[in-house]
Amino acid sequence: SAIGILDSGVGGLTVAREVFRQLPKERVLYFGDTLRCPYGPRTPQEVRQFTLEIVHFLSRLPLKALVIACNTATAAALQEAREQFSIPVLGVIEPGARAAIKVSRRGRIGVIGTQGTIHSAAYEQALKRIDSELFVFSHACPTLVPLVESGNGHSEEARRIVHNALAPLKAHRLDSLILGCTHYPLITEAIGEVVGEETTLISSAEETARELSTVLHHKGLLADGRRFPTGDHHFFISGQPASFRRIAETWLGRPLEVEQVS
Ligand code: DGN
Repeated sequence: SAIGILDSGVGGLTVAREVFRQLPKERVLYFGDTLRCPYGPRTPQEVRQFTLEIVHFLSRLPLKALVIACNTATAAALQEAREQFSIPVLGVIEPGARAAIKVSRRGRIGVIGTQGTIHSAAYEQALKRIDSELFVFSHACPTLVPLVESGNGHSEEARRIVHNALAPLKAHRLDSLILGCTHYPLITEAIGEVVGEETTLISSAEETARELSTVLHHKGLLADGRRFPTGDHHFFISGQPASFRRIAETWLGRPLEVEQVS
């Protein structure tokens, strides 16, 4: 059986790449809801409904764990997805918060994400549960997911969009910045240029893959290549495959099986 990973589009690939790196024997079945992307501006009810629809689709496949590799969907539907699915279901917000606390030196943490994630205050709560003294500055960046999905994240125009989106962070002297949307590591270069070297960028991908590995280990579900023979990864998307395939193959550095489903 395989690891399911879902996102509204290409963002979950940042988590998939880390899963491939840390757990190279695991097979991944990915779902990108590119037709209905972005999730960020939608209501929590809508995001919850879409997420549970995808969970339902994936529940018919042979999965042993599921990662909701989208912060917006994690904030809106993690609890319900856990209740509806009997296998372990992981989100990306708790791992992202833990990763930030590990690297922050002065306790001044920024969070950027979609409107849905920022309005949910899920990061702020997760961070303050670990350390109530932290200074947390949260800021929604609705222009960044469309930029990443367009595949033009490295253009001059992209630099300008990222610069404008992050301008409000400047005044807060943040020592670390959580990329609280799984799309953002795909434009990490442009983000790093704007925030400068004194702010460490944090992606939840690495910590999420580590948690997945721990969970599989504890449950005796880690693939060893015999009991769970490795098959080909498979990518389901709801929209047109061309742009997804181009971004995904560049990011993962390999040809992929991409299938459009409705
Ligand atoms: N990758 C999603 C996230 O982490 O929030 C972005 C959701 C969206 O579609 N805007």
